[in-house]
Amino acid sequence: MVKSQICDIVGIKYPIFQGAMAWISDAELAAAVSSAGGLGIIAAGSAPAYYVSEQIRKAKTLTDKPFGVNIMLMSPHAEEIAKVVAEEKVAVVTTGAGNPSKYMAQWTEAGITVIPVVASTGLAKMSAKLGAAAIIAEGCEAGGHIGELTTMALVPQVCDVVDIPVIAAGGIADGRGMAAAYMLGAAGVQIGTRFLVAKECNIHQNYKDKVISARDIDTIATGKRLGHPVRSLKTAFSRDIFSKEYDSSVTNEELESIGVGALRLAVEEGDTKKGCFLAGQVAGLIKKEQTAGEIIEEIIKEAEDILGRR
Ligand code: TUI
Repeated sequence: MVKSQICDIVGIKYPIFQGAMAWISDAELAAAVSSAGGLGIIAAGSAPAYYVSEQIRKAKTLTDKPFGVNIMLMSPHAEEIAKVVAEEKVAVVTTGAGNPSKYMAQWTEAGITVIPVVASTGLAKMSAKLGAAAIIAEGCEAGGHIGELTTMALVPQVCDVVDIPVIAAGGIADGRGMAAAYMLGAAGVQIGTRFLVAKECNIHQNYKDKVISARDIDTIATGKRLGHPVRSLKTAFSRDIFSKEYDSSVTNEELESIGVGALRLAVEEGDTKKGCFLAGQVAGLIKKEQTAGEIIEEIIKEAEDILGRR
């Protein structure tokens, strides 16, 4: 059985979280995942607080199941969004791209289940001490902003330093990945890239097509020189940034400015030249569009078949 203590903590049927994806995971995708028994998560990304309020209210009309909101801590609006989630009494808050310590008391006092995304054991320990209900340990196979360690190396090390459930993220797209995560000590998984091709995912068709046609070696991590590596599909845009990172005549300011607006161009316009298509290394495993419910049921069945054979 893949059911674990995280299902009771969060109030979900299956221990599958939908990874928050900036500009992508809106109320519709989150509600579809939650209605299908997983935990849908609205991504605040770098959007203003009013957008996040709107999405929370919309999700409440679309599902009666619990859902979460992810706060990207590098966002200039993080402080304001931290208040919004408390006011709206969102069931679950996940955080990413930073240290959530200064918000922990505010959220736990509001009765929110707080589950930080970490890329190291240090932040996992600190978050557990401050009242996190669980930890999402995300390896660098993931799409978007990433840390140094792989999921295989990170998850068991995080499991060894906290006594709350650990959710594995990064490099998981099917039941084999889920079963492997359980072998490492995880009590659930977070999956982003596979939900890009969910029928309820409102991204440009070009984005879905690029994920479906991606091969194993078609993602690249750029931004290392700036200290915040980001994994995306190889495109003219990402290859250009990658080469500029090794060009000493290009300043850091110039590098920073190249990325501005590129996520929106990928998601809304499907711009295959100037867009930045965030995706994890598992894109090569993804072959077709399915509903969120079909994706979840398939992964659970595969994982249970494998784990039942132990
Ligand atoms: O947050 C993510 N993935 C993201 S956020 C995002 S939006 C964005 N847009 C432009 C530039 C950068 C981001 C796209 N993808 N994943 C969770 C994650 N968190 N991965 C790694 C971390 C992390 C890194 C350092 C968490 C904490 C951390 O702590 C630093 C500290 O201060 O201790």
